[in-house]
Amino acid sequence: MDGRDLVRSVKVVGSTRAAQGLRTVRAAWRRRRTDAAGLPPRGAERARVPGPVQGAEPGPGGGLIRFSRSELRILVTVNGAVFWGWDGAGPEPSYALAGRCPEPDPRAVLEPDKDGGWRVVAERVTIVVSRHGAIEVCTPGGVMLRRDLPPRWWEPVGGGAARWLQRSEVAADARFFGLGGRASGARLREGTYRLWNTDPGGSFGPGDDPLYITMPVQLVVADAATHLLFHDSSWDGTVTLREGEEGAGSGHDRTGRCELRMDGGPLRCWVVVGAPARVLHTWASMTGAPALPPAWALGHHHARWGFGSEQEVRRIVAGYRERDLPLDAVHLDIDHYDAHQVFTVDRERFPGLPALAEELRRDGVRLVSIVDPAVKAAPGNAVFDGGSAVDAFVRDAAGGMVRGEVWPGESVYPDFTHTRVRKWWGGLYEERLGQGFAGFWHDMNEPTSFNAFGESTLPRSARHALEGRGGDHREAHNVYALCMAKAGFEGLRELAPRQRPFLFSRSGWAGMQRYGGTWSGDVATGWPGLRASLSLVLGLGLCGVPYSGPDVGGFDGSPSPELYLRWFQLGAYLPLFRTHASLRAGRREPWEFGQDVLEHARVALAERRRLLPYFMTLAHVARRTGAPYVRPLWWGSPEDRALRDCDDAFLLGDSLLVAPVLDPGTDRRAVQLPRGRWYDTVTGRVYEGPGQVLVDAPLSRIPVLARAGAVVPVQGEDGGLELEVWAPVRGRSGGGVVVPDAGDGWDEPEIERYVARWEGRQVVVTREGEDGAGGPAYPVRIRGLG
Ligand code: NBV
Repeated sequence: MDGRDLVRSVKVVGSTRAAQGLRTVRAAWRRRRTDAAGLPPRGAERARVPGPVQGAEPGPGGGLIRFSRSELRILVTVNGAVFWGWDGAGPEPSYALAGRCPEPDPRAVLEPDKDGGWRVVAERVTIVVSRHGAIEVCTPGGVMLRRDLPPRWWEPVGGGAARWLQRSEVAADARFFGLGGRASGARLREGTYRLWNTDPGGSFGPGDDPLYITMPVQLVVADAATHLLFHDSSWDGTVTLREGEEGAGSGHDRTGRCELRMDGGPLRCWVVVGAPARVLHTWASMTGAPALPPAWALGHHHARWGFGSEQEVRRIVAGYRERDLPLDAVHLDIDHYDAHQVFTVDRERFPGLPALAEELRRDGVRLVSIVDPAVKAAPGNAVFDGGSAVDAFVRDAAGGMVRGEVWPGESVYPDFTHTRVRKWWGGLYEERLGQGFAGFWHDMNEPTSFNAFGESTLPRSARHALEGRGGDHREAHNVYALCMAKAGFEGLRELAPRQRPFLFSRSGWAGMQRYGGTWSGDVATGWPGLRASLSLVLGLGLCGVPYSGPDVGGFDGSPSPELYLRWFQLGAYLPLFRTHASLRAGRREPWEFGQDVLEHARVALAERRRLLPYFMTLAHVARRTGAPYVRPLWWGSPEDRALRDCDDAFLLGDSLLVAPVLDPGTDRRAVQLPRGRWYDTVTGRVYEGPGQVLVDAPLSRIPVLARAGAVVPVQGEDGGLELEVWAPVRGRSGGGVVVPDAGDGWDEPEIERYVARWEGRQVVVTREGEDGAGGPAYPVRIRGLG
């Protein structure tokens, strides 16, 4: 950005801010008034519990159990998942499910249990229901995984949505993960976590909760088994967790506790039991396969709020090129819009975007555009006029358009919970494609309105179509961004049918992986922010959203060279590898932090490029199996309790263990290893797990260990695919898969499976095929032979 541009953008922001100050007050009052008129008053409530059991009727996959004041439907589906719903709730309709509810498992039977209770016996679980409505989920061997106590409802006397409470107990050794993107740690410690997608309104750190993506999805890991729990209600709620404690053999274990309170919505729940990989597979089969990114989206992205002009974009791209640093995408933020209006371009500062895009693409760099949902409420704005013509915008209970305050000023919000509106919005991406953009970055879609007080979102009474059922923002809020992503994804599928849509969204809900990924949002620059970046990626992956990554360097302020470098090194091993920063933040280009940092960043960039075939393989594995690229250390050994407590390192696929440096002044760090042999990929040093080891972590790199026997597809120096094979332990074999991907499009590549084993004094690699084993199609490099 040159001096003039800088002065201009500071001025624009400065004057916008002052005028905006008043408007945010007005927006907050308007929201309050809308709710005062549109929300039912909170009057007297009647409490209810299910009461004693009355009888049961078997049905496909389970049956119906009647209580004096409620009924419970239990259904085991063919994929082994268990559903139950109180008060007549069934699995559909659901925003999380990708299609129809899976078929019932005809083998599951409902039978009487002791003391007047009932049970459903299925292949992988037994569900025991007490005569007062407590539900126990047990392994086939009879070990209890969780006990959900009889629920409790509070119903408004005059009718309306009932609040409800579900208390549960889990094993003393259980650990909780998930609940969407949480900054405080992949492992969720004691505390209350809110389920309401929220823009924290500034940069956030580990103490900030909730954030942009919340979801009632928990992964509970315990000795007896891992299980996923999903309460399918999009309403506002809280989850209070308390980890259990073991009484050191005294027999006085303290069970773990979970208390879920919801402001409304059906009380219905899915439970999936099994090894973590199996659980995530089932979850993806229910909620949809993660979208496959085009290959370029697995490279390095550079973003910035405030590039200011085409010249500035060219300067940055040239900076990468001149220093021979790989770059795959540049992101344009709201400052390239005309007066911050979505689907427009500031033609003064970006007069020739299509030509710029073309020029960059020749150099292998794609352009990505930010897309905000809020539309300036002004006749003459083409999106406002077009949206008004199809009645696209959210209205209040009295029928007026709901107005919020966002970047373009007073704005209205498309109601993405309506098919017609999604269709209209999806068509708008044609303008973006015409400008040369190849990818899309959905922001501000919690949705956010800058309100001076109260919540920074729409009034709770705002009306939504909810696919024709009708309802208000209390129910639609958490699925707003999910529906926006669906609109964008489906629009792009039609507009550019031969390309994989590349879309990532700040907010979302269960099932968002069907349409794309996400990123950290405005993570605070500082060492705690670096740690939070990893928590978010790990937690989201366990909720089924495998593609994400942080703003490398943090969103605000100026990181020290050391912090920037450590962030960069971590980012290089996360699915979305993107440097980004706020308008007023310091620079984020790798050459702005001195020669040493530049050289170390170059190594990280080169390694990312070398690992691209591995990342692409992981993207395919995620799509086919639901397994995230980035997995907690306990992924393959959930019985290892030390690993459950450890969230400062991660597994990247099956083959690599990445131990980022998360503290200043580090040159060695402790790593808790899963079982097996591990090689330091740089020094070749051998470590044996399970257990804790100390590894070198000089400023030049973060420790990355390879699992003995791993077959890792990498990009060779000539750009072709190679297999990097890490010697298996003697007497053992290893292996890995390779998915040779065309980079974009819909051709379904065949998965190649390789086996590595010892033959005499040599490690031999063969490709497993239907017609027996053959030699690999690529050059092989054996490492770890000492
Ligand atoms: O569009 C500006 C920013 C964007 O750079 C950032 O990545 C988003 O998370 N956006 C938030 C809105 C303004 C935040 C202060």
